[in-house]
Amino acid sequence: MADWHIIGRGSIGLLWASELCRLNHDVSLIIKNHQGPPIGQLTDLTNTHGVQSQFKVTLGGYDSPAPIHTLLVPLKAYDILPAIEQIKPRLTPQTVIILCHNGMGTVEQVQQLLGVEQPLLFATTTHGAYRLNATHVRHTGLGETKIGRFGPPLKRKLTQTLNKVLDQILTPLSWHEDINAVLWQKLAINCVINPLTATLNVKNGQLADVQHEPTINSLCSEIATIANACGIPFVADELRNNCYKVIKGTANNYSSMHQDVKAGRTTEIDYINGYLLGKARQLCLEAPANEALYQAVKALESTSS
Ligand code: KPL
Repeated sequence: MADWHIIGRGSIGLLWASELCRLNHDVSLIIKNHQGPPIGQLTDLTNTHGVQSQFKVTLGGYDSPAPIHTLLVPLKAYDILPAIEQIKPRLTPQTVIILCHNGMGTVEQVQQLLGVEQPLLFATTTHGAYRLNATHVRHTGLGETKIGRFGPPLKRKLTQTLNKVLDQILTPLSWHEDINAVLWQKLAINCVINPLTATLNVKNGQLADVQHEPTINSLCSEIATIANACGIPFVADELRNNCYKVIKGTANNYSSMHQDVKAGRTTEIDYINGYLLGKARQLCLEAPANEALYQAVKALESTSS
């Protein structure tokens, strides 16, 4: 019986699966439209040195009867709630759920559906992965993983078991008491880089051009004001410096939102700038630069669909 279930077969999910299999865990991937009993599936991993290896997972549907102990949900933010609704009959009050995606707002949705007592973790990783096809993933870049909990404290034995596993995958991995603050840092950077690269149709590095500085400054000062009002300590100048660090560090990449727009997919804008704007509205704060970018991405989404 699988001790880890992963929803979908996106690049990050397959990368986690390969690491778990390396540690001899049984991993079951929950696949939409899977018909019939679970089946074994050999999957390839190409590591960051270009070395290829194979690992074996089980593919099953949402409605298989097996209960779920640990569930990783590495989906796009807007797919999280529908997936958890569908898998809910297989969850127990002890099932540990791990969310892993860009943006914020899904924790509230999941807790509304399952209650605040459900063990709930959030992981954010900068490891890069690219899916060559449904059964071949490439680990494109080493990074780091940060994890923390939103639900109640986990039982000591469960924490020890989980730590033993998590300490060996997508390393270095660090536990954070205040994962919410960590996610706000990532959200802030995504609020700047993702919609700008998507609307300007440029690589991350091109945002370093001096012409974009006034927009980046306005975005950062709005984000810092809203974050502070939410009780998250942010300094606009530090945020700006962090944004430029990421812009330079990922200069050759197209952001995930740029890729989504190009591929005609829904973007995560509602969980990135949309989340920020929701907070601003609750606090009666204005955020015109973020609002303009949000509307521009929505317009792009509607023309590409
Ligand atoms: O997380 C990213 C993304 O593309 O979603 C950034 C940090 C912008 C790197 O490209």
